Amino acid sequence: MTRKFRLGQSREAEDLDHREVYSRERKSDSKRRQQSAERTQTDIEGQGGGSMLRLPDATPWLHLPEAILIQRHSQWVDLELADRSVLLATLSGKLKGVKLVVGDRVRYSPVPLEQPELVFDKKLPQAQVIAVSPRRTLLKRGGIDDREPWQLICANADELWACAAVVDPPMRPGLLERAQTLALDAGLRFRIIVTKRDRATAKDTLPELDPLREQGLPILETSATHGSGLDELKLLLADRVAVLVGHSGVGKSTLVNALLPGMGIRTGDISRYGTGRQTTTAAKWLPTPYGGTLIDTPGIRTLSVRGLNQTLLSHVFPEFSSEIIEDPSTFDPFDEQLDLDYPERLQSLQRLWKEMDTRNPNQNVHR
Ligand SMILES: Nc1nc2c(ncn2[C@@H]2O[C@H](COP(=O)(O)OP(=O)(O)OP(=O)(O)O)[C@@H](O)[C@H]2O)c(=O)[nH]1
Ligand SMILES: [Mg+2]
Repeated sequence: MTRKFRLGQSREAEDLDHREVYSRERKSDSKRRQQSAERTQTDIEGQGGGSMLRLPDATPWLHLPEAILIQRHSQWVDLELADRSVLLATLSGKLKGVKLVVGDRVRYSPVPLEQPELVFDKKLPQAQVIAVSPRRTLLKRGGIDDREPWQLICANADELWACAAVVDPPMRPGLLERAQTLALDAGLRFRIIVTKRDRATAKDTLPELDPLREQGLPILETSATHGSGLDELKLLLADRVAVLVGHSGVGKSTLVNALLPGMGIRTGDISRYGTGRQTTTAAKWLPTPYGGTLIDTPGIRTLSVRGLNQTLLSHVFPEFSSEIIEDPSTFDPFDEQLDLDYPERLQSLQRLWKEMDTRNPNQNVHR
């Protein structure tokens, strides 16, 4: 996008006194932000945010066999071994307080060491998870309050595929911006997968995605019903772990079934829209015949960016200058001087920026 404005232009026309006040305000604002950032960091550490992500040292357990955690249940986890067999496993007391997540590589003991009398789903646990290997990547979103600062989505993925349907549910670019932010935070490559392309005419160019196209983001249009776009996805799946993220009903599981025939994952029906209930209820690690792995996840209402680093936003909104990124709240998206092609992008930036800085007022975390 060509920049049609100079930052601060409108203020330059004003008198010197005003500019000095303005500059003082900006300085104190910036100090306040810095203090707030430092506080945020200390708080998150202090409130267990850091410790929640920290894993106990796994090196004493390297002699144990390794497996991948492919699904979490309320009281146990499913592990997949190298030969693709699946074991039901409980967690050792050594992992108390550790949040395990789909995609974790774990060390397990084949013989249950504790509580062998437990029976889950009419099955006896065959193993116990003793340790978790360091994670290559960790995809997380902001939690609801400081007691649970993060919600973990999956570990050890390479790419986030943000799924957005043409219709049912309607396409929301805001969710894609949030997903891109989480991908950046986790160090995952980001890709937009448009689903249900058959539900719009070929003439419909999906203009909602124009601002994202202009950022050069990879966008792939697919239809699980017509089979279009699937070959490209299969090629991508040759060498990577991709996690599907999106609203409930966009067709994530239908896409999985189209890519992996025979998998038989449950998919929803039209009557479910608006009920607020997902068809998929737990994330699942699904190795593919193409070499890589897909992770299907339950539909989300939104992706909170609370507590994430505001500097990520310069990559999500590269069209804005560093001055806007540093404190977007002082700019008016509809200011004619800014002459923005997509004022709604500045509104999005303002929302995410503010949310990243949000603390829970009831938690008394500001010391
Ligand atoms: N026309 C059309 N319908 C589709 C397509 N993909 C999925 N659907 C329909 O969309 C509905 C929801 O699909 P799901 O795969 O269950 O959606 P999901 O994203 O997995 O939903 P959650 O598990 O709740 O997160 C089903 O009725 C599918 O038949 C598509 O490419 N074209
Ligand atoms: Mg699903």
